[in-house]
Amino acid sequence: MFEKFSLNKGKTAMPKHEDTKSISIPNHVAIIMDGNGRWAKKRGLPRVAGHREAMKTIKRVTKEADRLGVKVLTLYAFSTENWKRPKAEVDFLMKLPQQFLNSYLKELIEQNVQVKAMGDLSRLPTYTLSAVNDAIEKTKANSGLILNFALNYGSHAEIVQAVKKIIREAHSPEDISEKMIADHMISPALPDPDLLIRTGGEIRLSNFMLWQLAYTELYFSEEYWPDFNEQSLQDAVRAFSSRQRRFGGLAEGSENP
Ligand code: V07
Repeated sequence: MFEKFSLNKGKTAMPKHEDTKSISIPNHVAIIMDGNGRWAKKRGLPRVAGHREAMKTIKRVTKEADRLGVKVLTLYAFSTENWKRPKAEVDFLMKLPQQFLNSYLKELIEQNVQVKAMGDLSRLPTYTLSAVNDAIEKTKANSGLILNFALNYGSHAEIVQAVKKIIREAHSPEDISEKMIADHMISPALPDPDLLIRTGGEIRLSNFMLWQLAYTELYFSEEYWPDFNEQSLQDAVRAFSSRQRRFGGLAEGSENP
């Protein structure tokens, strides 16, 4: 980790159900799941093996996020820039939603998870889109954790789309407000992320939810996404919580945005 703010530094780890008792839990966690290719390379495996392993991590982290009380988990699965990768890799990636859902949809339904997707879904292959739509449809009545996949998502594209929509509705310049822009984004119904996690050691946002991350706590982990586990998520949530305690409300620092 680049940053580690453990609340029980120097003490022994607390038991599992005690460990997160008195910390504040982010409602919406967004994750840039980076490092899958490097995870594979380190093991002498093809990049796609890293992507496959990444899906197991999604399953683990979804379960742990739910257990901690997170309400929305947004995962950056495919960016608008990812089309530039070699065709074979793109083809492989486009099969992952279907594979993921074949393996896990049943369990997600049992866990009361609601699947959602955001991005320009119209450019996805039919088989990808129908797998995703099927999962959205089959989980839409669920009331538990929202598992929101960013698929063919890019923040600049999202803003362009919002501006087009606003102009199509022929608003006059005086009518434009922050709320109007927010309302024309792809997922206006979701609250903004409270915590953004990026794994894999890079420290940038890579065109992910730029508008929505304006006030979000950012957390960067050196771990490759396939290595990220329950403990890693807890570490991130703990870091979030300790920052809330130090800077929340009227505590020091809060007046200097
Ligand atoms: C993808 C695995 C995670 C790491 C990042 C890139 C590779 C899960 C999905 C998915 C998407 C929609 C959905 C269900 C599952 C996925 C893509 C890539 C394109 F409804 N993982 N994953 N989609 N990777």
